[in-house]
Amino acid sequence: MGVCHSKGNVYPSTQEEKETNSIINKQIQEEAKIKEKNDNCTYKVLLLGPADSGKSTFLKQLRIINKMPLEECDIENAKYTCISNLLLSMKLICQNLDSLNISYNEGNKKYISVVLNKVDTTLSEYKEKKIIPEDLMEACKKLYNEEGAIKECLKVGNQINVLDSAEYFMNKMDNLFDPNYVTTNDDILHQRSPTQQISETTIPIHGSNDRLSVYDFGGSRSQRLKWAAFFDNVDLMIYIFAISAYDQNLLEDPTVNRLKDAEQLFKQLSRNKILWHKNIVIFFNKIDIFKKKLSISPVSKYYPDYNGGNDYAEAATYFAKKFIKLNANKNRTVSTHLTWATDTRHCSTIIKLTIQSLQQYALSSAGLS
Ligand SMILES: Nc1nc2c(ncn2[C@@H]2O[C@H](COP(=O)(O)OP(=O)(O)O)[C@@H](O)[C@H]2O)c(=O)[nH]1
Ligand SMILES: [Mg+2]
Repeated sequence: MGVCHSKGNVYPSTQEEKETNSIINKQIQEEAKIKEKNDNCTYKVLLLGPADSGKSTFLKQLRIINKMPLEECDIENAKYTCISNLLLSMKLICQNLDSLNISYNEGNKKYISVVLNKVDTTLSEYKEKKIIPEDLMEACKKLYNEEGAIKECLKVGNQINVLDSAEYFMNKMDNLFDPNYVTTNDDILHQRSPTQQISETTIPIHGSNDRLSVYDFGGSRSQRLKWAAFFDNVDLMIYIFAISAYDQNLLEDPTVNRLKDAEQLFKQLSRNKILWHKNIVIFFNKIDIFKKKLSISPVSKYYPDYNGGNDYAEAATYFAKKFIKLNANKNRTVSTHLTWATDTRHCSTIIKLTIQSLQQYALSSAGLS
């Protein structure tokens, strides 16, 4: 785009000169905007979606893939968070074996009592003492390795909202109980630690001078009230929800199905005036859990109009169509990806594709592609 420069007249005097100057200023500003987009662009990306969907896990993957260190708080508290995820999951299961009608060996009752009595005090003292009592470690090991009821309960964990990573941490029990064990990136990716504060992370885009400015939000109903203040000048909204949560209810309201809540939230966001012209990428996350669940927890029990049985592709397509239909502005692009946020290789591909389309869209909007 060419820009005209006026000669001499620094202070416009006539109306015509003022108008010409205003046009020139506008052109200069537009050109600067395009140049900035072309040379060194920062894209504002929002990670939105219900709680426990995988938003913060995606952010961790973005850091790992870009060889950036994980956040200080993730590393410092890593071992405590993993141990707390493990022990609280074990306690939740022990508390619910009777209500779920899962029978267990009478001889293991003593181990269940140890878990019920010792988990809370152990966690409240762990940060300072870094000690897990011997009898609690023994009880956890015996129960997980020898009492079939624990694994049976993990399979129906949807009914009591057991952490999705409970099995991962139980399988790593021996490591986590070792005082010398240092947590890995994989452990940190599997941690559940609800986001309480909105964060902004700047991430360089590999192979260009562009950057992403990624906003991560808490997803619980009370946290959602804070989102709207960050909706200005957004380049992309990534809506993330756990497709595996079709048979689970919300922690904050156990009467509401998680996926139906995710549908409502998506509908609301797609109608938002400030985000109206923004493209949306939907990540149907936790496909690893979704695949495993389909045969033991029929989708039709929660969505009676679904008739695709336990076929993964049928079920995923059913939900993809449902969400695309909910989008209120048919002129925006809504793309969908089936994702597995705890898997770095898988995420790397999805993230590359998402960034490529974001850059292409920005260039075409600026008339440069
Ligand atoms: N198995 C599995 N677990 C996941 C996946 N994505 C996230 N998680 C786990 O789900 C929990 C919630 O993830 P988080 O990123 O904190 O959710 P957020 O509340 O949306 O930020 C954590 O324990 C993650 O490790 C996934 O694709 N598969
Ligand atoms: Mg989070």
